[in-house]
Amino acid sequence: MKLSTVLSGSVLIFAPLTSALPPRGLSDRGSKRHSNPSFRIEEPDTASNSANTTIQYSGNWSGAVLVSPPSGEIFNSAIGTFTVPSMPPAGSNGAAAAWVGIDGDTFATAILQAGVYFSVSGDTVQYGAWYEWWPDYATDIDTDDFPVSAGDVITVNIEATSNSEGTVTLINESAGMHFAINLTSPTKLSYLGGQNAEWIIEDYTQNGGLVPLANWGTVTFVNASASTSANNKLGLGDATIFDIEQYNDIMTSVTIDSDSSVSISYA
Ligand SMILES: *[C@@H]1O[C@H](CO)[C@@H](O)[C@H](O)[C@H]1NC(C)=O
Ligand SMILES: *[C@@H]1O[C@H](CO)[C@@H](O)[C@H](O)[C@H]1NC(C)=O
Ligand SMILES: *[C@@H]1O[C@H](CO)[C@@H](O)[C@H](O)[C@H]1NC(C)=O
Ligand SMILES: *[C@@H]1O[C@H](CO)[C@@H](O)[C@H](O)[C@H]1NC(C)=O
Ligand SMILES: CC(=O)N[C@H]1CO[C@H](CO)[C@@H](O)[C@@H]1O
Repeated sequence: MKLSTVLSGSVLIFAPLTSALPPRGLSDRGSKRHSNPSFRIEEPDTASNSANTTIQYSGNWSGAVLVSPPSGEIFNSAIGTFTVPSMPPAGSNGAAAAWVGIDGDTFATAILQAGVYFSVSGDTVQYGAWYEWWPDYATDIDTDDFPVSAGDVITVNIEATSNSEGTVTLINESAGMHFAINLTSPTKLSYLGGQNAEWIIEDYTQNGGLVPLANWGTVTFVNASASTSANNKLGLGDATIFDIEQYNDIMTSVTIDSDSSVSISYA
């Protein structure tokens, strides 16, 4: 069944909450999971941490964001490696997704991104790899092509070859398996600006609503960097930290460990 059919009722009912859902007509592949732009809330906070890192609160994103490339350049790739976390014991209920991407924060007409989601519902724990060119839905990668389980070390490489074309590659460092696909922007308006590069754990949307956030413990992106049109390779030194804040509760704790590493903890 087409997602647009399934959702047509709830889109009307929840219209104020689902403004970030893709326009009808975009694909409904995958399991109807959907990532969103950063949804910044409140002013960034530069005062309360000794490292002078800017902390930005967001409804959905936690992690590190390079908010702008050097003057006259654009980001054309972002890469990072993380270990898929073990999920909490069955019986809890929640989910989150770890991904690397380009755009979607200050530049929000598109996000080119890929990663892994993890979810727990009753006795079922699920992991899966996906890619997405927002505002399209996430597309699941067939588990036969790229199985995912806790403890896998996965590298995600996002490359934009133009503002409307890109390649996402996921590599299983444990097994040397890899998956790559070329993508094009799903609509004429969803072009990339190359203005943001990010390493994120997200509270994503499924069937039009935010999933309850799972306790993923800590996920650390290592070997994280972004490259620009002038072949500059940038680390996380100047990244802005994003923490998820919902109902005045700060749900994450993020530290930039080094120029190539960010740790994101469920708090
Ligand atoms: C933070 O910024 C202030 C003002 O620019 C500077 O004096 C201080 O040394 C910086 N602290 C660190 C830890 O970088
Ligand atoms: C990665 O490799 C490990 C070890 O061989 C394997 O168990 C796992 O299923 C692989 N995952 C992916 C995503 O290929
Ligand atoms: C992506 O496109 C390039 C250029 O056409 C091609 O060389 C490459 O094999 C394609 N990659 C995939 C994964 O299809
Ligand atoms: C990070 O990069 C270094 C140097 O290329 C490599 O030796 C190391 O295995 C990488 N770490 C992971 C977790 O992939
Ligand atoms: C809780 C929360 O802030 N959720 C936001 C997630 O992102 C979408 C799209 O940016 C917002 O519409 C939600 O309000």
